[in-house]
Amino acid sequence: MKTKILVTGALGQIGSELVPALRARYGADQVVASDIRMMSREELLRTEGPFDFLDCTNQRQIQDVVQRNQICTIYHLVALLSAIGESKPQVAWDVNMGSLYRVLEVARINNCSVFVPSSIGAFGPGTPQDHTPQDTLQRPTTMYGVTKVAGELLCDYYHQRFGVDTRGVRYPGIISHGAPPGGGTTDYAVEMFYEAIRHRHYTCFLKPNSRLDMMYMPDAIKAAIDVMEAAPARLVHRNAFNVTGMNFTPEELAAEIRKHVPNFVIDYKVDPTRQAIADSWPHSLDDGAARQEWGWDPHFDLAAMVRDMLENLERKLSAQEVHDAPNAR
Ligand code: AKB
Repeated sequence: MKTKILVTGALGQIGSELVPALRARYGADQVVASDIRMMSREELLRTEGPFDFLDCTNQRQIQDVVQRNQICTIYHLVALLSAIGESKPQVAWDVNMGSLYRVLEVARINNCSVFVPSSIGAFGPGTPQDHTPQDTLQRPTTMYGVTKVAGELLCDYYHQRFGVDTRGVRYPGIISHGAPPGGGTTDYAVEMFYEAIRHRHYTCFLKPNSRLDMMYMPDAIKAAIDVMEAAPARLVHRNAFNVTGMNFTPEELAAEIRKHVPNFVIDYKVDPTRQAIADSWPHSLDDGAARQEWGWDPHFDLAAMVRDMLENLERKLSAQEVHDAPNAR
């Protein structure tokens, strides 16, 4: 992959883990993190490389950061997720499409490669739900999904029309113990871990049998790096490769957590908006194209993910308790 690298939305769920992974691989000074939010004191203490404030709906700001840092590759992670997108559809369009268009323009002018995450949200109720093919019907019914399909097409267009090296994957729900997700439909899976450890009880906003594709963060990071490092000659597709690590329902996840937290209890209070979104998404993706074209091979299944999540989250939450205790220094 061409360095230097710019990561937009770097303080979000994926960005906060992708930046350290890229820095470990290519060198701390080769990766510029950026976000529209300034870093907290803790984040500042943890960070090891350059950080820039960046509003990705402002093309001049993107151009300035890219030129000043001589950026060659952009990981563009800025996006409003599905549930928040339904509560603010106009903002979701402006942020998701406005930022992507401007990033692609800057990439075209400065000859940068671009990684753009799409999502299972790019599918809709008419899409085959089981073993969802790589190339299939995409008529999503959410604003998030509309921006994801439009984004996939725009990335294809910039590659075909201007030769910009655009690449991407369709992420399923991502589970992680670092920065929490916000505004998504699959967020229930992350919330369940926090509540299982803190209260031994979780009230889920999706029905017990809502099956969705999911992935553990280390695999999500691996996908983002591997697709950008793939030999271009092997790529038949470019943007929006189906990738998945596992699929499960809320009751299956609860049962797996209960193997480690035996008194964990789950109940359900369904949120109709998020349930409708989940019902319109695939149950399981066919990720054969990613496997064939760039060797996609996830490491974590449900059992391995739950074990690792609980271990890491317990450690994180007990460190926070010590830090927050009245006499902690
Ligand atoms: C969401 O739930 O909106 C996201 C996604 C699957 O894209 N996690």
